Amino acid sequence: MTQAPLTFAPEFADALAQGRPVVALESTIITHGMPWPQNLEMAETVEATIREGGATPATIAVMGGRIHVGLTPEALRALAQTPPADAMKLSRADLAVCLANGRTGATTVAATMICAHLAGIRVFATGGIGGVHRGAEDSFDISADLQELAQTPVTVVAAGAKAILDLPKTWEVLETLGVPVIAFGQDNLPAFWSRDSGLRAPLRMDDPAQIAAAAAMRAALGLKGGQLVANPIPVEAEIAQDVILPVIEQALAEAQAQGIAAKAVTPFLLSRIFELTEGRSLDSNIQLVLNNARLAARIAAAMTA
Ligand code: PSU
Repeated sequence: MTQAPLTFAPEFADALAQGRPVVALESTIITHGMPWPQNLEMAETVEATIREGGATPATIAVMGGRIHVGLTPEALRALAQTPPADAMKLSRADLAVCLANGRTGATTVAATMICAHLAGIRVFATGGIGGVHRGAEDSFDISADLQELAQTPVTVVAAGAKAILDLPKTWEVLETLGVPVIAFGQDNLPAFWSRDSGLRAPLRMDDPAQIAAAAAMRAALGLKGGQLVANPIPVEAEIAQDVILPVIEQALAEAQAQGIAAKAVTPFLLSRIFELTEGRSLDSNIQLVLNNARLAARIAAAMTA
């Protein structure tokens, strides 16, 4: 039995007890990844999309010394209105401190995987995972999301790693860590806002049931860790590489000039790219999250079938 301070929303507790499909959702994307009020609209629409897909959504966040698995509509709204400075951006390193101090915390991919696993959830949908930042050879900035995928048995559905990162290095690290990186429905890895990174995926699957079977097989083999499903953004929502890459370069140069470091890098880049694309990057980001939620619901259904 776990001693973890978990609070389950009634809808989630029922689904778990009845063995119905459940999809976990993170909260850093709400507090640090998107501006108000689009962040709330996104969070509500993602939950609705998962319900339409026949699964129960469980958005995860830390409040009042408890890990909340599934948020009430009021709690979701309050979280979306919390200024980034007032919510800790939680990863493996700071989850326990946040809980012990009774502070509000938004879970990244890494922390959401830990909490989902504690709650018995096997699938999690997000936008894009963190990874190896450009210039990591000097800064050593590598997201804890990668290590988490290597040790916690949750299948994460994302549109690849965020394209602000050094994608080839990110995939190399995942390979070293033994994390299965599975492109869904195409041979190449997606690049978050764009469908095709030009990099060939190590693995490809076309059927959610295969992805569910692979997760079960890892468990049967006693292999630690999860899987990353890299799901390309829908064609109509993508931003072509030649449009987004110069924008990313500009945002990166500004981040460097301003000395932005550590946990602040990703939120800074996402908000600058939002401004530079006049909101187009945010529209795409929301569409890719919805697309990942749809696939995650199908995988969750296959896992409980
Ligand atoms: N997906 C998005 N937007 C986000 C994130 C994911 O579409 O903001 C968040 C996730 O919580 C992920 C984090 O874990 O960005 C990565 O942050 P960092 O690069 O600092 O590890």
